[in-house]
Amino acid sequence: MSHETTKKIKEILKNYEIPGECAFILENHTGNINSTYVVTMKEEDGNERRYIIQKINTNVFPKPSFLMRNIENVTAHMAKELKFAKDCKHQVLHLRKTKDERTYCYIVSAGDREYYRIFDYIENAKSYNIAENLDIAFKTGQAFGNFQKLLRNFPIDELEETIPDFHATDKRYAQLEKDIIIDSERRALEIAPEFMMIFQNKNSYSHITNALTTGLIPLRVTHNDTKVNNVMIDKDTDEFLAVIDLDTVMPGSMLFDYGDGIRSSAATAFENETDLSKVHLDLDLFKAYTDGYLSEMANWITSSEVSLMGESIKIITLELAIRFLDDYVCGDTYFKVDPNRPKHNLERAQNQLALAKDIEKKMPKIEEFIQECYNYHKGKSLNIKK
Ligand code: GN1
Ligand code: MG
Repeated sequence: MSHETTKKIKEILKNYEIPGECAFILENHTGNINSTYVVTMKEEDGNERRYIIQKINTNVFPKPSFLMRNIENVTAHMAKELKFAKDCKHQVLHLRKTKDERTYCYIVSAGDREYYRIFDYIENAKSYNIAENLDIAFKTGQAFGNFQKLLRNFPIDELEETIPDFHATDKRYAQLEKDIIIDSERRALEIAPEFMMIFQNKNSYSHITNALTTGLIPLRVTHNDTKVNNVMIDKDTDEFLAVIDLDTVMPGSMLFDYGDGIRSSAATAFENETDLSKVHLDLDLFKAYTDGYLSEMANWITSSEVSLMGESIKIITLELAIRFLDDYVCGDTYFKVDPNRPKHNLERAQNQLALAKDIEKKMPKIEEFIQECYNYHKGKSLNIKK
């Protein structure tokens, strides 16, 4: 770890009553937004305890206090629900408070404030960047279904919108059109084939947002970033332990969470894969995730939501393609990019478009299974014999 980072971590730690000396720092590079460090503290008795120290990306989250208030309230609510259900298998992210009882702190670096927060490290757990088998897909679906279930009675008005219009796919598309016209980086010509596919699907981008505004489907407390690596799995039992990355918990639709969960858990390749022949939606992984998700949520969702679940997978995949492409057009200012890959965001967009094409091809099978799986779980909870 660089001398500078080590110095910063030590300065951050001064704001907390965390016992021991900082013995080891490791950067975790999986996120596209925040910077994450795993910090090992050596305590007086020789024990070692690990923590997650995260620098909040204020370009993406300009109001850290809003974001942290959401996390504090949501984790407190979930912990209460778990205790009530006497569920000790599952965990909730544990946020550390500063000496003056704040949920985050800041340090000043080169004249700018940098905001940090600390979580307890979840031990004896693993996470995956891709669902390697059906069990992982099932557990991931179950984990995010359980997350929504635990938060179904959370007072939604108390939640801040940390990123307004985060999943307003239609507005994301409109922004891309505008940025292509401005073309500040002179990249518009290069992205014509990708834009063409995005354009052809334009009419679908308002389907979920309209259903929300007309009241056809309800606003719920949702996670909004249901990637497979945001679920921690117990190393010994292979059960899901906890859902992490709560930055985007906001009022939203369960459809974006479900769709994004499938986009991430049922894909056969990483988001960074450039060999597009490897990028598919695996129907078995899709079924396993859907089964896990509906085993938790079938009883709590409406038939209007169920009827949009299949389409939500395609919409959210195209939305991410739009976001990557827009960032490429604007000069790569939002998502972290690999400095050795000048077209990183364009390649990510191509990857998502390849996935969207495959999703489209498989849509009849997707729709059929969702209905079947919903009827099964709904029937089970109503105790109807199958
Ligand atoms: C970002 O940083 P990470 O990996 O948790 C992004 C998500 C995208 C994802 C794509 C706040 O999440 O919306 O789906 O990258 N988070 C934000 O990998 O924009
Ligand atoms: Mg995230």
